[in-house]
Amino acid sequence: MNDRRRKYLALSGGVGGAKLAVGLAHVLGPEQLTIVANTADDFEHLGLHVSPDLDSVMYALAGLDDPERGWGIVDETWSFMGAIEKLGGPTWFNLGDKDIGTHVLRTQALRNGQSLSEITASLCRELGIKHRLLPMSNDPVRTQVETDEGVLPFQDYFVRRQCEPRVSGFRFQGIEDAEPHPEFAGLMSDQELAGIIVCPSNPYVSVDPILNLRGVRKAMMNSPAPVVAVSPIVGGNALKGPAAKMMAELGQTVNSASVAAYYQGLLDAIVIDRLDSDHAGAIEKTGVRAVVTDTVMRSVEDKMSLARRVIDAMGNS
Ligand code: FO1
Repeated sequence: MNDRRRKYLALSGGVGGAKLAVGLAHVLGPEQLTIVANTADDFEHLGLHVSPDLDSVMYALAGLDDPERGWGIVDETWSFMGAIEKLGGPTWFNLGDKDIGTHVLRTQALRNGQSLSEITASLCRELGIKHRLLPMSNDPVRTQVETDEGVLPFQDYFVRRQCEPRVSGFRFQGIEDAEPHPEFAGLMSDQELAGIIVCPSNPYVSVDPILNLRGVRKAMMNSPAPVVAVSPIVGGNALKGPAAKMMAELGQTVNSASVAAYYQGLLDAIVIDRLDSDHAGAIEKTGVRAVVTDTVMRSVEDKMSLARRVIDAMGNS
């Protein structure tokens, strides 16, 4: 049974992260759960500041997410994009008519000197979200993807080029000067912190920007709280997005054992899918506990049962 005093920190990016965030928000109270989202996918488009991973979690927590797309808002319309197209503007990155509201208000707030976390908190409040959603930092960090077509800004690689270029590495522009959000940093040394959850997000472009922030890895290793990750690779594939393709192009074997090894030294346990149960032995040999369960989240029940499983996995550390 959930002890209401225990606090949990979830590190999230992209679609998989948003799904588990929903599951955690159903089983943990608002005072127990803080979700930290990757902001290195953020970029300026048509003069608007877009924060995809914050919005994926925010819309999912508000029940507004589009389950097919995994980004933006359900029942979206595209009149704005029609106007942009008619006037010869860029159409490679789609901004829905409802989604635009978020980008316009966020951009205006940032221009008025508000921090990314302040505008995120007010958007969440307006959407009736009770759980704390934080950007990993209020300072700009931007992922650049090193590919066989040169170094591409993340959204260029991910959307304009549809993840086709072969990747050889990643750069997180601004990471040296960026500070982890103070509430994020503070939580990791909070004696009441009962667990840190690394959501099933892309290790290279969704989780690494968070881990590479100044002091984060060290704080996680020094934290009294166990660290449990959920593998984003199931049966040799990523459920969504380019994680498996990136892993292969980086010369890694595409499986959950490689994910566990990638988070070298950080994890107490990793939750892997039944499809990958034959990797449990190899994972446990590295000193990381392997928890085997169903990790594919389709329904809210799936999200909640995976969340419960992850929380249970903390207990035995
Ligand atoms: N992804 C796409 O594949 N095509 C798009 O046109 C697109 C638009 C978009 C608009 C707002 C937003 O928050 C996300 C959007 N995404 C789109 C997804 C986005 O590129 C990814 O969610 C993240 O950057 C990676 O997780």
